[in-house]
Amino acid sequence: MKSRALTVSAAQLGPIPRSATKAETVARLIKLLESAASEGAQLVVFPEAALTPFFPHWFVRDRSELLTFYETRLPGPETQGLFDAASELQVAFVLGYAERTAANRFFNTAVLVDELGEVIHKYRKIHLPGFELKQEGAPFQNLEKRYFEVGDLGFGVRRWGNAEIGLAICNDRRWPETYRVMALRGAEVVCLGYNTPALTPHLPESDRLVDFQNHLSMQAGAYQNAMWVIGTAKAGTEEGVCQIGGSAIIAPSGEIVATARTMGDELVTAEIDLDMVTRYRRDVFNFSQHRRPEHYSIITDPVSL
Ligand code: CDT
Repeated sequence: MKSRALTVSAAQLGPIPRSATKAETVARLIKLLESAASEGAQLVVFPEAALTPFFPHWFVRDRSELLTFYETRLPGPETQGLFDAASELQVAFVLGYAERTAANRFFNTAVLVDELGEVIHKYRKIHLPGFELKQEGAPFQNLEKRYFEVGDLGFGVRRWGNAEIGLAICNDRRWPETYRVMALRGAEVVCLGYNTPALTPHLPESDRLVDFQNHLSMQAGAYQNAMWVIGTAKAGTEEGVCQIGGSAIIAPSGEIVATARTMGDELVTAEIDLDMVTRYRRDVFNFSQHRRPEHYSIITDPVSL
């Protein structure tokens, strides 16, 4: 038995068809939660926008249709079953979803729900990729800037059990600040879900690198900040848009300790050692001993010295 061991699962989802009801999708999530519990998982991470297809890939003209993709409360009537399953199985989970607030604000959100089925932490996506306006001629859209506001909750960290947990969402994983801000706040595990198209229409030269850059971002974030990263994909071809898989559990060493093999619903489970964070932060990533932020922005003309 490792010191401070935690068993975690990335619960990768295959595509969610536009025709699927939320009840059908929630049933898929519950099935994954049950399988994870049977494998001993204590924490299960679902993808970004796990209750719906990734609708920012479409220009949705009809506002009443658009509003069906957002949750006005969590748990709500369609999601209560997932929360009940978590408390019955005594498993915590991270869920990404589209949030509509009482004040009619819209966010790309993730919550941490504990093993009693209580929401104990919330994060709203800060790095929204894509566009506000419809891209004429594009093979698919990325309209996150149209459908969501920039998150207003910062990168918080929440203690759960004996672990410090941070949340991020998809494009956040490409930005070093995401991990660093949470590491400075003590995060030991960053949980994130993603919906990443295999093709980037505005940067086709990166298409052959999409899987590499996915893992590169998360592995660099994990290593440079001495933390565990659990990254969960919504994979496969969803309404004509092919999305990558590659869900992974990544150690503070930067190594992938478990990864998905399929492009469908699949659990990726590993026992992780939280004290590995402590060991790396005592040594090579001892922030207080080795970081020198006060020196990073000194403006001196070196030629004048
Ligand atoms: N959902 C999301 O954030 N997707 C973006 C697509 C950007 S394409 C480089 C992502 O970072 O995966």
